[in-house]
This record gives sequence, structure tokens and C-alpha cells, in this order.
Amino acid sequence: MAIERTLSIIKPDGVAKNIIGEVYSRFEKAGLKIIAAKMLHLTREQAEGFYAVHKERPFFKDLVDFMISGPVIVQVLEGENAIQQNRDLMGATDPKKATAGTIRADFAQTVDENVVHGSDSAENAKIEIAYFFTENEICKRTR
Ligand code: DAT
Ligand code: MG
Repeated sequence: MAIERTLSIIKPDGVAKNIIGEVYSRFEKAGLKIIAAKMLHLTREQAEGFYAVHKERPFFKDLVDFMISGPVIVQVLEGENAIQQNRDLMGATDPKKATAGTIRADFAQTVDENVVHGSDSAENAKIEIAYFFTENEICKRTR
């Protein structure tokens, strides 16, 4: 397995629930390193662009409204198998179907407000990281 990078977002509900530290703690305990991070309040255009793959879906407008309802924390995670590892930590999209002990099972109630985002493939990770971070904003963690 290789060292990968993935994009993670703590969504507005996660920030509002004051569980930023709890989520970061899960990343760190799993051996994932945070190599870039920022808090921002997405504009409608930013949220629509980020979720452009879903623009024909019936839930698109609600998803965008939710994503701009408050600030988010966006981070790049690095580690062995980081993309799948982060998806495993997150749990299924619908928290009711998420495995016990995952972030979504523990902190989310509904599919439309499910606390975290994580890239789902190497290709999308690259695109999503570049959507939020320049190469200069991504740090080397050599210590
Ligand atoms: P994931 O976030 O697990 O990658 P996704 O890419 O299929 O899931 O969808 C992106 C987000 O859109 C998801 O986190 C919540 C929302 N969403 C997905 N399916 C939905 C549905 N059936 N009803 C409402 N919102 C949904
Ligand atoms: Mg997705």
C-alpha cells in the first residue's frame, strides 16, 4: 500500500456540534497526519463547484444550502491508504447504515447532515485537494 493524500471536510453540523477535536483525534489515532487545514465559510458558488458531480441529483439544492449554513474545516490527510482509511473512519453516507464506532454513526442522525466529507478515489482526492489548497499550503511533516 502507498502513502496517499485525501481531502476531508468537517461539515457545518460537525463544527456546530463542537466536535472538531473529536474528529481530528480519530484521524490522529488512525495514524493519519493533517498536512494542511483551514476554516472557511463556503460561498454558494464554492459549494456548488465542489459538489458539481451531484448537480442533477434531487438533493443538490438542499446539500448546497446545508454546506453554506455555517463554517467548515477543510483538511488534507496523509498516510498509508489514506483515502480508504478516512472513508472507513467516516462510515456510510447514511448514518443509520454506518458501522458502530464510525464518525457518522456516532455523531450524525440523517443522510443530509452527516458531519464529514472524504474523497472517494485517488483521482477525486487530487481534484478536491486542489479545489481548496495550493501546493504551498500543504506542509511536509518530516519530524
Ligand atoms: P459521501 O459523502 O458519503 O461521499 P455522496 O458523495 O454520495 O456521499 O453524497 C454527497 C453528499 O450528498 C452526502 O454526504 C450527503 C448528500 N446526499 C447523498 N445522498 C443523499 C440522499 N439520498 N439524500 C440527501 N442527501 C444525500
Ligand atoms: Mg462523495
